[in-house]
Amino acid sequence: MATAAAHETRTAEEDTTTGAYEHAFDAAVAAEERIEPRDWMPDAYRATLVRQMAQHAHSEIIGMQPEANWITRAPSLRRKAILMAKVQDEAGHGLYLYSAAETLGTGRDELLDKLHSGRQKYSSIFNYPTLTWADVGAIGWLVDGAAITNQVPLCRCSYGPYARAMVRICKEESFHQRQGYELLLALSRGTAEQHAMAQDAVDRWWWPSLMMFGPPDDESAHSAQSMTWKIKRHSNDELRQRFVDICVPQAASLGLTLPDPELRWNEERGRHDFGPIDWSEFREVLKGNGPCNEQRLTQRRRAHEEGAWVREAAAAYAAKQTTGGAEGERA
Ligand code: BYC
Repeated sequence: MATAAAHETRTAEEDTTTGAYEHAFDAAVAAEERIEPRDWMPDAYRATLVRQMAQHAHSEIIGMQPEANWITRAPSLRRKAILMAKVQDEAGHGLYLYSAAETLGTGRDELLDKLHSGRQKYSSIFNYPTLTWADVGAIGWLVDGAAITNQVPLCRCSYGPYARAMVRICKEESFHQRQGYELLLALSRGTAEQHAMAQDAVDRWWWPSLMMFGPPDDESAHSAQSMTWKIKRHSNDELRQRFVDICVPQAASLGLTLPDPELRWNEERGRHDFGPIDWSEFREVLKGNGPCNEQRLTQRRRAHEEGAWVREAAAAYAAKQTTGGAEGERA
C-alpha cells in the first residue's frame, strides 16, 4: 500500500511538472519564440519534426541524382560549372538538415538506414526522369521554385535549428531557381528545336511540381497539428495556389505555356483557377511505383556502400586528432 501511495504521489508530481512544461511550451509557441534543442517539447512535436526534417534531408540528397545525370553532358563549361555547384549545394542542404535533425536526438546513420530500407520518404518529385538538358532548367525553375514557396515560411518554423537551416537553404534555392529560369529562357529564345525542348520539359514537370506541396488539405494527415505547433505556417493547398500564381506570369515572360487548359485568372478570387491534379499518380509514386523510385534508391544505397571507406577514414582521422590533441596537452 505504502509503495502504491508513494507511486501515486510521484505520478501526480510528475503530472504537475509535465503540465507546467507543456504550458511553457505552448506559451513560447504562441509568443513566436523559438523552441531550442534543450527545451522541453511534447514527444509528438519531436517526432513530427524528425519525420519532416528527415524527409526533407533525404529529398535534398536524392535530388542530386536527376541533375547529376546531366553534368557530363552539360552543353558548355559555364553550364557544367553552374550545375556542379548546384548539385554540391544540395549535398550541403542535406548536411544542414541531418545536423538539425541530430539536435532532436536522431542521428544521421539512423535516418539514412530508414531511407535505404524504405521506412522514410523523400519528395515524390525526384522519382521522375531527366530526359533532356532542358529538364535541368525545368527543375531549377519549377522544382526549386516550388521548394522556395514551401520553404520560405519554414524559416519561421517554431523549432530554432530547422528555421535557421532554412534561412541559409532558401538563399541558395533562390539562386538555383534563377539559374533554371535563365537556362530555360536561353532555350526558349534559341532555335525552334531548343524552344520545343524547353516546352516539353515544362509540360512534363508542371504537374509533378504541383504535387510536391503534398496532398489536398482535406487529406493532409499532419497539416492541422503542424500548423498549431507553427512548424508549418500555411496549408498545402495555400502554398500550391501561391506557386501557381507566381508561375503564370513567369511562364509568359519565358515564352512558354503551362500544360493546363483550365488555367485562368479568377477575378473574383484574385487568384488563378487551375485544373484537377491526378492524385492517383501521386499515390502511386509514394507507394514506390513512380518511373524512377527503384533506380533512385538503388543508386543511393550503392553510393552509401561505396562511401564506407570515406566515413571510416574520416572517423580514423578524427580519432587521431583527438589523441594528438590529448598528447599535445600532456606535452
Ligand atoms: N512527396 O500530412 P501531409 C527540395 C507525405 S526537396 C513525398 O500533408 P506534411 C529540393 C507526407 O510525408 C523538397 N511524400 O504531410 C531538393 C505524409 O506521409 P507520412 C522536399 C509526401 O508533412 C533538391 C503524407 O504524405 N521539401 O526542395 O504535413 C533540389 C501526408 O502528407 C509529399 C520538403 O520536404 C511529397 N511531395 O506536409 C531541388 C519541405 N507530400 O510522413 C529541390 C519540408 C506529402 O505520414 N516538408 N507527403 O508517411 C514539408 O513542408 C511537408 O513535409 C510537406 C508535407 C508539405 C512536404
